[in-house]
Amino acid sequence: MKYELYYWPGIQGRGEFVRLALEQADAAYVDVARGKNGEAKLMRVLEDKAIAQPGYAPPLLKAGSLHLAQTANILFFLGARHGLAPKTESGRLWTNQLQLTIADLVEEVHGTHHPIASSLYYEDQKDEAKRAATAFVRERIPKYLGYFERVLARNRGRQGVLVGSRLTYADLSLFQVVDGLRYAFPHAMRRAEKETPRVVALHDVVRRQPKIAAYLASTRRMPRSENGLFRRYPELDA
Ligand SMILES: N[C@@H](CCC(=O)N[C@@H](CS)C(=O)NCC(=O)O)C(=O)O
Repeated sequence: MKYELYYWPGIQGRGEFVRLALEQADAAYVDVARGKNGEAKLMRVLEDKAIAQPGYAPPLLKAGSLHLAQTANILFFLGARHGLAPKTESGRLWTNQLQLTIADLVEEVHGTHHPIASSLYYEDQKDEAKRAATAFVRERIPKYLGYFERVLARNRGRQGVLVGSRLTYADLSLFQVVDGLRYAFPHAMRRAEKETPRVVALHDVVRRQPKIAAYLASTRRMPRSENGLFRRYPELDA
């Protein structure tokens, strides 16, 4: 069985958290919306009345007869299937908890360039974006990264990963967050990273995983852009 991933074409976005897990798992998947008539296929799934449990928004993952949505939920599923999460209930819940915290962070990143409405252009909410980004950069980046630094320090399993003694999907997602924040807020990140050496080290550990390194060097990894989740608007990187 091949997984089918449905995500908006042309951007990494939230789909990238799922891609990283699929790549690390060496799972067979089709990135449907990147293929021919991709966006139409995505819209068809979103509007398909035959799906009894429809997802609200991409990313969506079709796994056989299962239609899954919500990034953290998809990763919960993939983690269990592909050894990217612990086997114990407490370990799976802890990994999920970390992923949900990453989802909160991601929502706040989106709010730095779209603080008023997703349906409006950035240019129509620039003043509000500036205020939102100022607080995000000053307070939220250090608070979130500081939290993950503490989690890394307290993990008794193995130095260098968030949960237990093996790499999990939460590690892959934290890599993506650091990578995205570096792109969007390079100045703020230079400051924040001085206080969070374990988070920086985890980014490097993930980057060097053979499957991830091969993926990052491939054309499957899309370049960042100002249409994505992490956008480089220098005026927001106070
Ligand atoms: N909490 C959801 C958020 C999903 C989401 O906001 N998806 C965006 C693209 S990254 C979207 O298409 N949203 C459409 C909408 O909210 O109307 C997740 O983590 O998957």
